[in-house]
This record gives sequence, C-alpha cells and structure tokens, in this order.
Amino acid sequence: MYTVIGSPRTRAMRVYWMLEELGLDYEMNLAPPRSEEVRAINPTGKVPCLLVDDTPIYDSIAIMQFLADRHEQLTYPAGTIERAIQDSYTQFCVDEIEGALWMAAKNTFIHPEELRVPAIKPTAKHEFATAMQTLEDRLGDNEFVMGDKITVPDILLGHCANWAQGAKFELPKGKVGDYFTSLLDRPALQRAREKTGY
Ligand SMILES: N[C@@H](CCC(=O)N[C@@H](CS)C(=O)NCC(=O)O)C(=O)O
Repeated sequence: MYTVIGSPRTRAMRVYWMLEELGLDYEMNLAPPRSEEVRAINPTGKVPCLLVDDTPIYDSIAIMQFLADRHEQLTYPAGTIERAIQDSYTQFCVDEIEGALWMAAKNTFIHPEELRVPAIKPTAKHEFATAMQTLEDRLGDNEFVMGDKITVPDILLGHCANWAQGAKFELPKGKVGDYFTSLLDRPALQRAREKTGY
C-alpha cells in the first residue's frame, strides 16, 4: 500500500497526479511541510514522502520514477537509450525550470524574511524564460517530450507549469503553451485535484 505525505500545494501534487495516471490506490496525509507529522517521517520536514508499506521514500523525482519503474508505465526501461533521453528531460526540468521557481519561492516566502533576496526574482524569471526556449527547441512538434508516449518528465513539466502560473511567471504561448495546456487538462490531474481538494 502507498501513502503519500504532503499538502497538494507542494511538490506532493506531482506524486498524486502520477498515482492517478498509473491508476493506483493510495492513502493521503495532506500534512504541510515542516509539520511535526512530516518530521516524524522525514527529519528534514520536506514533502513529499511516499510510504511503501512502512518504508519512507523522500524526493518527488525518486518517488515518481520508482512508481513508473515498478508499474512499468510512463517510462522507458532502465538501461535503454530512450531512458537516458527521458532522464535528461527530467534533469533539465529539475535544474533549469524547477530551480528557477524554487529560487523565487525561497526568496518570497520560504526563507526567514531577513535572509530573503527579493532582487533575485528577475534573475529567476530570466532563467525560466531561457529554459522555456530550450524546451520549445527540444519539444519540436512532439506531443510529449519523448514523442507520442507520456513519461515522467511530462508530469514534472506539467506540475512546474502550474507552479509557474501560480507564481506569476510568464508561460510561453504557441507550441509549448499548447503542450502545457493539454497536460494540465489531463483527467488524472483533475482526479488528483478532486481527491486532495486543491
Ligand atoms: N527535491 C525535493 C524538494 C522537496 C521540497 O523542498 N519540498 C518543499 C515543498 S514543495 C518543502 O517541503 N519545503 C519545506 C522546507 O524547505 O523546509 C523533492 O522534489 O521532493
């Protein structure tokens, strides 16, 4: 049995979305980051965590890829060229897109006020815009980053697009804009939203 720990307003949402794409049953604990409930499972207080029976797995990317591998969906097998390319998209999204969003978030409401550097936000937006151009170049006319098959990095990119909207980052129009719209319209995401109330 799977139990996801984390409020849907965090990176836990990508795990709920993933589980819905895979059609799996799961339990939810919508505890916020840094709460005592989360710290009892992950001493850093960070979410999401996935409990597989009683074993905790930390980090959304590790969790998503574990679920995809275990259930042999939304991924190419480890050791294939396709998997290496798929993983390169995952890493690109974490480094270039999520990195910019997280930098802005940390300097808006995560860090204690005296440590925040609000002047960093235009830099974060610049990095994000550069990554959007890279995504457009790499996506080409594909439906998903790996062609016509949806994989882990598409869920991740969709989650980051939603995060970017909420953080008032400018999302591209055109092909990348359409790609994000179709990801955010997916029934699995709507189910995850209904179940978590977000
Ligand atoms: N790389 C981790 C990052 C987890 C993370 O930082 N989560 C945020 C919520 S989206 C959090 O728990 N923040 C609390 C904190 O930084 O203390 C992942 O992808 O799961």
